[in-house]
Amino acid sequence: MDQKIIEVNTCIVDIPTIRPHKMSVATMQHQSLVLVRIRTSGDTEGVGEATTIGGLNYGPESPESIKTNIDTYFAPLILGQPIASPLALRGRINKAIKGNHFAKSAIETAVCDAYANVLGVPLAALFGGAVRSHIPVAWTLASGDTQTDIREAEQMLESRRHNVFKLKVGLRSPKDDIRHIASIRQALGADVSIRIDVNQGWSETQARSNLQALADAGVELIEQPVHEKNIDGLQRLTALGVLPIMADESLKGPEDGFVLAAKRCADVFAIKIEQAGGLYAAKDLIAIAQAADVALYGGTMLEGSVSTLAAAHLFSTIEDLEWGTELFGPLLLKDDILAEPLDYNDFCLKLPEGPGLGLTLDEDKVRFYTRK
Ligand code: MUC
Ligand code: MG
Repeated sequence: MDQKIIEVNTCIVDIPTIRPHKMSVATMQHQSLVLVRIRTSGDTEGVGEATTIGGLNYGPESPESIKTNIDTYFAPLILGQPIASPLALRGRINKAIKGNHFAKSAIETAVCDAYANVLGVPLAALFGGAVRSHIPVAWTLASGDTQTDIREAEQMLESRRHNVFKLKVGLRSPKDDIRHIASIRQALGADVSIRIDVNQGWSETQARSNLQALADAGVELIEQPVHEKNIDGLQRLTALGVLPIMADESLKGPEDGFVLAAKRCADVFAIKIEQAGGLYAAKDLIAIAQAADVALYGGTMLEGSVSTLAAAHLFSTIEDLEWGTELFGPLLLKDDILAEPLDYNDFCLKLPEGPGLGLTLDEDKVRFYTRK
C-alpha cells in the first residue's frame, strides 16, 4: 500500500470519426486522445485520458498543450508521491497549477485507476460504489443534414442502441434549426426524447424569442443556448419555464456550480469530468446540484473509451440521473484502442466488472494511432 508513482508517460492518439461531427463551434473529422499512463513501484498501472473539441475551438486547452503541460509541470509533481491518496495528489497539483482542468482530469483518472487497481476494486468504489450497472446513453445527431440524421437515428432505434437524441444546432438560423428539429421529431415519433445543444450559438434574444417554437417542435431540453458568461441570461431563460435549460460551458467546476445553483440559472447541470477539473471536482459539482434540486445529466467532451469509462464509473454512483448521459464518444470513432470494446446495448452502456477502470488497452492499436 506504500506504493509510489515511479513513471508518467503521455502520448496523443488520433482516431478518425465515423462521419463529420458538425457543431456551432467546430466540425470534427477526427478526435485526439491524450493518454496518460502511470506506473507504481509495485508495478501497478493506471491510465487516464483528455480530449478537447476541435483543438482550441471549444476551450483554452488543446491536446498539444495538455501533453506538454503534463510532461513539463504535472509529472514532476506526482513522481515519487504515494498512490494511496488521490485527494492529497489533487491538493498538491491544485496548489501548483492553475486552470488546466482537462489535464487535471486525465492525471486524476490515471491516479484513481492505479489506486483502484492496487486495492482490487472498481474505480466506482472510490466514490462510494455503483448504484447501477447500466447507464443510459444518448446519441448526438450532427451530420449537418436532416435526412442523414433521420436515417442515423432510425438505425440507432432499430438496433436498440439509442432512443434519446441530442441535436447540434446554432450553425444555421434559428428558423432553419426549428424546421430541422421538427422534421426529425415528425420522422421519429413521439416516443423518443429530443434535446438540443446550441453550444452558446445564440444571443439571449434569439433564444427567448424561439423558446416556444422549439417546445412546439418537440424539443425537451435546451443545452447552453447563450454565451457561457451570460449566466443572468441563463437565469432569465430558466425562469420563463417554457423548456428546461441545461448549463454546460458555464460550468467549469464546483465554484461555478455553486453560483449557478444559488441563482437558479439552470434546471439541469451537464457534468463533465474534464470540464469540472477531474473526477473529485465533478463529484463535488454533483453534490451541489443535488443539494439545490438541480437535475443531473452525464456529459462528455467526446471522450474515447478511457475517459468515457472513468465518467461512467462516477455516473454509476448517482442515484437520480434524471436526464441520463451522452457517453457515446467511443462510438463516434472509427476504431477503438481497447482490447475489448465497451458494451453498448439496450440503450445503455454496461459498466465493466474488473478492478480500476476495468479495461485493457490494445497496445498495437495504441502504437498504430499514436502521433509520431
Ligand atoms: C457538448 O457541448 O456537449 C457532447 C456531445 C457532442 O456531440 O458534443 C459534445 C460537447
Ligand atoms: Mg454541450
